[in-house]
Amino acid sequence: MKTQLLAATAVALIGLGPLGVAQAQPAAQKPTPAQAKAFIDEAEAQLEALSLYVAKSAWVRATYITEDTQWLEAKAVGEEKELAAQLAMQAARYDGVAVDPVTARKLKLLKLYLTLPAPDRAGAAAELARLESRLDSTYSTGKFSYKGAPITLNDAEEIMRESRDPAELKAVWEGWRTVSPPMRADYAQLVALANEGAAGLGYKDAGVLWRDKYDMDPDAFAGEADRLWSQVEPFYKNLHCYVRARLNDRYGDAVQPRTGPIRADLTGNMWAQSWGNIYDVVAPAEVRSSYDLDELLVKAGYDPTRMVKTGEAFYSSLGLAPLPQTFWERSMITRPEDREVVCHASAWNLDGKDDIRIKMCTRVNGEDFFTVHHELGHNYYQRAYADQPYLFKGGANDGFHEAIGDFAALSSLTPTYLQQIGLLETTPGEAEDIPFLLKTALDKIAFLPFGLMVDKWRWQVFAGEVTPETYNEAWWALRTQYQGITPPGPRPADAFDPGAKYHIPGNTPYMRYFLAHIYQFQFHQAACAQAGWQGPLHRCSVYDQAEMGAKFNAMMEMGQSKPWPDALEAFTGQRQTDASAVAAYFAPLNTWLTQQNQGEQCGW
Ligand code: X8Z
Ligand code: ZN
Repeated sequence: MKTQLLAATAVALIGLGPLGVAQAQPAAQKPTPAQAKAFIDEAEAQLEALSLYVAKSAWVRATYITEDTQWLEAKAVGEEKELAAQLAMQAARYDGVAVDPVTARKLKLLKLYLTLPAPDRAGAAAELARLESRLDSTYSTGKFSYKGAPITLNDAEEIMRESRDPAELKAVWEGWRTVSPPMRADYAQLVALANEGAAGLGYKDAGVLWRDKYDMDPDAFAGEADRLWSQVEPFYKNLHCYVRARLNDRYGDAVQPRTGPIRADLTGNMWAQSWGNIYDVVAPAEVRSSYDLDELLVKAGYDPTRMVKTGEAFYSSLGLAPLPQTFWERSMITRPEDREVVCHASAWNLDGKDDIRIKMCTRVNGEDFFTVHHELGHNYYQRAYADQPYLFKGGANDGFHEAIGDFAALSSLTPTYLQQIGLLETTPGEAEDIPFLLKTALDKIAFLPFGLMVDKWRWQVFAGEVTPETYNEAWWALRTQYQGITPPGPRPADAFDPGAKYHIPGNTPYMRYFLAHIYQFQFHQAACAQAGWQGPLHRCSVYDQAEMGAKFNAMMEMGQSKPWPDALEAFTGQRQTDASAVAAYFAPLNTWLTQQNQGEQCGW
């Protein structure tokens, strides 16, 4: 095969002449820009050649977890890690060579190719790949006993969403966290291996490598995250204060005191990361919302496939081409009864062209109506940048990737749009703005400190500031500091609560979601301006705005070929991540919350 002409190790020893002919390199001589370009072209081709095999192995394991599919995935991923580690080490030879900007960017992306880089020594890549596959599978097949029968995370989430019985919530919340203690040793080993791999690439630890993915100095990125948090923190505290008071009204001092942190299991979500499911508990008494999306979907007879079709129709209205037939044939839209799968929702492009798919255990409710739009956003982005060279197939940064679908959902969850597609009979009047904004803030604003703290924890772990003995303590210190939440009771000595959140055993960086919760409002503000929208931002829906959609697609087509500020500028005209669009969107709610909180002792 053309792309595998050169064995990876051979690239280190020989250079390519002008006609691609191998030539001996004097050791001391600095490589030329042309040699650097030849190297990266070859490296890119080798990685691309391996990618379909890796993707198919990963897909099969994620949709059919057995010992055998874990073995197959680990084998494929191990090979990829080994190749990527060798190529990334070789790329260092071209440090300081005056290469063209495209080659320079590709060399950098090659170094950052793996989320968890393997050490360049025999057996290490295979070991790391095995740990990754096993951790993800342990999480995904996790069950615990409730009322005498084993239940899955899906079942447990349903109870967290629906139940208003504090004893039941506590039991289920604690029950799910019995799946993670066995993961701790694997996780510690994985951290050590990834750090060793990162050190081989010249990074202090793997956390620094993660922070190096944002076209700026890694320390500057940590500062950026803190700056953005400081922009939204007062609003979060206002929301926290209001929600805590309503929980106190509902459950009384013994369950939820009126001061101090909020009990995590009372928030309607297993991780207290978004609180929209308890809208009924915190809804303002004086202005009622006239609809509940969960009920509308059920009443209208929606099934999971129809939810995805509805999501597709939204994107089609922006002028994007329909999903390919293979999407419908190959996606996993509901949980299969007969086998273990990774239910945590994801979107895939297996061949880098148009083999796009989603994998979800979709249920008919508002939360999954949102998630369908989220996942499809990934797919439309993947397809938009499919013509980029392999190393440029990716989001402008990972926050962009997470923000595309959320941006679409900001429109597709408006009452205006729900009425347009026949889910609502009439569009509610202005009186319902506060209920709508409150429901949205329970999801979006409550999420922000969680989005921030998950990787603050991982950065500390990778840096060695937090050790396996202090994993749990450090997790809860950050949960309390940023989110102002507390567990429903003392945690057992062996608890490994970070492991009970998918992205820790799944090794998916999390700062992307924090960023996405800001970008999506920047996109929304810019899109609504392009559509000529004059009213309040939260009432804007960009459904049917194909001209705006074309400009949005042009940003998506850039993939990661340019630094992210270029992509942001292409669509919004701005080069900075900025939470002022968040403030503009929620302005009426923030004012209202401040009034509601009068007399309360806010903070914790
Ligand atoms: O993991 C996801 C998506 C897949 S990228 C379903 N999200 C985060 C989470 O569930 O924790 C979306 C919001 C945050
Ligand atoms: Zn996502």
